[in-house]
Amino acid sequence: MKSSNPIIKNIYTADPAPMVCGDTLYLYTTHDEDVLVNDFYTMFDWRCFSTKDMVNWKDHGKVFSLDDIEWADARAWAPQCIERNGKFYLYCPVHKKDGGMSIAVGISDSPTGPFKDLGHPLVDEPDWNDIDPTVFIDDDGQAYLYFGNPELRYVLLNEDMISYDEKVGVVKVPMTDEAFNKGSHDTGTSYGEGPWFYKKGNLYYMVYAAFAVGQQNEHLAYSTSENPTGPWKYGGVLMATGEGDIFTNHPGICEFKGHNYLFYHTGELPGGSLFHRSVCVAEFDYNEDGSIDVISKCDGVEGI
Ligand code: FUB
Repeated sequence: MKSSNPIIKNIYTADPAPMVCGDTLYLYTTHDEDVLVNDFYTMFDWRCFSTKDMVNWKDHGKVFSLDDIEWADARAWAPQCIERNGKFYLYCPVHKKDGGMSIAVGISDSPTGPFKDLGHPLVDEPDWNDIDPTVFIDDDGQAYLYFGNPELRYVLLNEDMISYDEKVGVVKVPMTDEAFNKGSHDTGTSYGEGPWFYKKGNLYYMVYAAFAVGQQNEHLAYSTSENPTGPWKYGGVLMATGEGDIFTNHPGICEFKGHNYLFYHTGELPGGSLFHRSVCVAEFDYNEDGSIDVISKCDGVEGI
């Protein structure tokens, strides 16, 4: 049996964030509303879906929303969830009532929520860079939260996962061509947004949405490092900009039951547009040296 892309066909979903827990893959997404406000991204809540076989998906509905975050008023953007010591932490960018973007944390005893807001922003800088958090716990127990557009930044999360090392503070990753390739985003590199941080073998990967010189729409690219905090080395394009495609793309990567998956989004549902996206998945393999060849958009994946 084979799945068919987009994975979710009854609503518009974007910004996929997979999390494997036991024999189940949980997929957190954002939700593009049908009716737009001010002709811009109109996003109020985060959704969760799960599968055990990559073909049959269970809809867990809305697991966290702007209504649950007293201090936020708009832009329920790209999240990521992680488990630590039996609790689940959903990191979410939101627009604050008093202006600017920041990163909220929802906490739950279950991967499918409901998530309860921490009560205040976790990361809140005086600029608009605090979006698209990606979280990873290394083998030594140190947890990292990377995020950012147009700059990639990170904090060292404390073991409680709801605070970070204030002495180290928010670290700005050097935005160099060696790390992220020359590109057309604000830093002069291709790094755009939507980082996805993980480790495979001894190599750390940073996958992200990127802007090539002369290209309007995002493609996906990756960089690697031998250390969790860099220096990063540009690896290549992961998914090319599709012809006639939408403005954004957004990566989420995981290994599930021995298979490697890239989740991404497109505008391919009926009525699709840059503000009406839909989440898809492709299977891929790593080369022996850890590099990854360009992954094509596809119709779906084999059941497992
Ligand atoms: O979905 C809203 C924003 O668009 C995300 O935060 C970005 O990664 C881009 O997908």
